[in-house]
Parts: sequence; C-alpha cells; structure tokens
Amino acid sequence: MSDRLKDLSGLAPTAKLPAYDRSKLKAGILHLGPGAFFRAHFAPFTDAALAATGGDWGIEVASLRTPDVAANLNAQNGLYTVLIRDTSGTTAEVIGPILKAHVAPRDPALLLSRLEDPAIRIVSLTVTEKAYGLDVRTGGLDLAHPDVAADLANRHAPRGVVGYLVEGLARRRAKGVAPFTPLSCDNLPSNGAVLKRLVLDFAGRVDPELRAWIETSVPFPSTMVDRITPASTDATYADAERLTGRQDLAAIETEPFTQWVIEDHFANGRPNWDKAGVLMVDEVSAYEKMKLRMLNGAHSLLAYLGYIGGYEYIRDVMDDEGLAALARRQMNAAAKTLDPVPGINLEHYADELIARFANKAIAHRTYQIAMDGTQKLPQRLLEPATEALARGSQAETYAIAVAAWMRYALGTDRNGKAYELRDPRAEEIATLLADVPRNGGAVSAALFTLPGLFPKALTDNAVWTEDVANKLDILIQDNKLPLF
Ligand code: CS2
Repeated sequence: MSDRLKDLSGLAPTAKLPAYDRSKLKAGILHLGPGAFFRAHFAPFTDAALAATGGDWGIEVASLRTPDVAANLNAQNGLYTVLIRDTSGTTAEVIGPILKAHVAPRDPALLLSRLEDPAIRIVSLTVTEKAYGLDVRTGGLDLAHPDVAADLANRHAPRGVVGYLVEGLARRRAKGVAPFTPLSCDNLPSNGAVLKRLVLDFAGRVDPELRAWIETSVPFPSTMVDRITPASTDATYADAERLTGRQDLAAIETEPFTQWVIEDHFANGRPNWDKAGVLMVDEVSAYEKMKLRMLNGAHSLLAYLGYIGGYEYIRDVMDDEGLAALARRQMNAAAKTLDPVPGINLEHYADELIARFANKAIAHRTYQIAMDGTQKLPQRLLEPATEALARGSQAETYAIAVAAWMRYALGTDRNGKAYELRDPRAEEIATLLADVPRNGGAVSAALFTLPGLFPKALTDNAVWTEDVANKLDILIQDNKLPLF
C-alpha cells in the first residue's frame, strides 16, 4: 500500500495537480455537506478558478451528519482526487482548495464560530433535498421536520441547515459583521429562493427584526449544478492510488461533463468562477428547470423501472432499447413544459443526456438515484406532469414514472427480494401500505393520499390516475418489463 495523499510532492506524473500556491489560501467559503457531488463540482471549479486567476479563496467544509468524509479529508490536508471516467479511460486530478473539515454534531460551537467569522464570505450547501425542511405544499418550513422542530425550540444550539444559517446570520448582525452569501447547490428548483423563504420563515418565528435584516441585506443566489457522480467504491480508491501513487480515501469518480450556472448576486465577493467555465447569469431558473425535468426526471424514471427490473446501473438500463427509448420520450415530454433556455438547444441537450446516461465507464447505481423519492418526485415529475395535463398534453411517461415509484415503494423487487426504501417518509409509506391489497388500483389510491406529495390537480384527474393504476397493475401483476 502507498503512503496516504498528504501533500503534492512526489505524486505520479499521471495526476494533474493544483496549479497555484496552496499556502496562500485562506478560508473564505464554508461549505456544508462535503459529499461526492460537492467534491465533483464546487471544489474542482474553485480549483480551476484559482489556477486561472490566483486569489486566496480556500474552503472549509462541515458535515452535518457523519464524520467519515471529514476525517479522510483532514488526514489528507484537504487534498483528494477526482477521477474522470469515460470509455477512452480514466484521468486523475488532485484538488486543492479544501483547507479543513469539521463535523458539526461533534462540535456545534466550532461550526457556529466559523459561521460568524468575517473571513467567511460564502456559506454554500449540498445537503440533499431532505435536509432543507421544506413543506412542498406551502413552500415554507415543514414544522414536523425533526431538525426544524429541534432548532425552533433551541435556536442558539442548532443542528439543521436552516437553524445554523439563521443563528450564524444573527450572530454576525449582533457583532456588526457583514452577512455571508448562502449558496444552495442542491437539486431544487430556484434553490436560492427556496432557501431564502425557509430562512426568512425561521427567522420570522424567532426574531422579526432579524428577519427584516436578512430580507434586505442577504442575497440568496440560485444555482444549477450538473455532474453525474456515483458513490465512491473500492474501485474508485484503487484507481486513485494507481494514478496518483498515493492512497486516497476521499477520492471520488465522475463523468467528463460538468456544468454550473450561478446567479451573480453576492454580498461579499466570490472566486473568479467565471474564468473557470462557470456560467454567471442574472436568473438561473430556466436552466434549473431544464435540468431537473429533463435529466433528473428521466433519471428517476430509469432508476425505479431499472431497480425493480433487476438492473444495477443506469448504463445497464440504457442497454435495454425499450427503456432507453422511454427515457428519450420522457425528456421530450419534459422539454415541452419548458420556456426557451438561453444558449441551449433542447434536442441536443436530450441527445447529450442519453449519451451521458449510457456512458459505460460510469457505474451509477439505480438504487442510489431511487433514494428519497418523496423529496425528488415533485420537482422532477409531478410539477411538469401537472403543467402538461393543464395544457392538454400527453402525460403518459409521467404516469409510468409514478407507477414505477409506487411499485418501488412496495419494497420488494421482481424476484421477491426485499430492500430498504431509503426515504425520510419510508415508515409512513410502510404504514399506509400495510393492509392494502397488492393491485394497482389499491396501491396507487393509498399512495395518492400521502399528505402533501401529489398536487391536487393530478389526483383530481381521473383519467391520469387510472393510467397510473393500470400501469402499476402491470408492474405488480405481471412483474415484467417493458410496460409501454
Ligand atoms: C440523480 C442526481 O441521485 C439522483 O437523484 O438524479 O444526483 C444526478 O446524477 C445529478 O443531479 C446530475 O447532475
């Protein structure tokens, strides 16, 4: 076994290294949620900006849950490897902007002190959809969300994302420190606006003056991030070691494609991301909707059908011609719900997505994408389905996707093998389905009653709900694909 990656000396020539002086970096960004998605886009784009134009924008990261990533990053002085895979091979880039990693539950006071440090000018997030505590029905806080409830009861000792942001901003205001810019990078439509609403909702409940200050002085830029990033495996670590000559337990693997679009509204400066290929715009929502509906909507469709059909990876699902064609139909249907997106031809975009999904070098598990369906369905499938029906358009592929999610929610695959439904509402779903006969009509009727998930316009549409029930029936009774 090689030595651990700790510095940049003596690395194998196959690795691309940071092209700037790391010792000049200072923590200007605090990032919450240093998972693989963050390590595949935010840190590499910041690395590229530093290489292009210099500067001192370093990043501290904090995990709000598990300690492993932070421990591995600290053991490597923040360095880690990004493997970029396609069918022509794998390349390795060592990424340099991370300075230090914290684990919030271990030392919440330390995270609060980092949030109030004037040197921190951006607090960015990739914490997944479920961490926001969003009530999709109202767009405000879900008061039953465990973090939201705990943080409202104990605002000075938060544990959740919104609680930390509000307490951090409150402390800065009290000390006369300029606010940081919160920067959401999660797959939510208008993620900055969503976060703003949640922060204002929380602040309004604990301190109306603070709410007013945040409303007038804190920008919440929205962003759209796109890079397919499978969870790391032993193969990731082995290839990172082979290509860098160092053991790296924080390595990640990803595809060549990468896209980041950011609204250019910052309170206190930002890295020169625009010099590193990031698109800085005034308004991100058209890009975000395109990505959520065309990429993520088709991804979820393939993940549910694929998983219950016994396909381990998205690339395997794409080998099934019928399912690949269905994904394309779903993308076309989604494209019809979109306004024009500046600079993007949606036909080409869909072609590119199909090729990215089929990338043989990317082992992206259907089970990984199937996770957290109740948090993903609304923006990926249910909102565009509602809009399509309102316009009198076809919504058949949406019915297939919803039926596939419902079939998946039953918790056993076609061979009768049980699996864990990884979803914050898994218990509620299991209770709801406990005594329901296993047929499409009964199961769909039960799941349509899950509070807050399905828009009324959809559940009121008898033709569409019957379509879902029929498709689900085929998936349950015949237990075979394809169903279209
Ligand atoms: C995926 C996304 O896991 C999922 O739900 O659909 O993580 C997807 O890979 C990314 O959004 C691609 O940018």
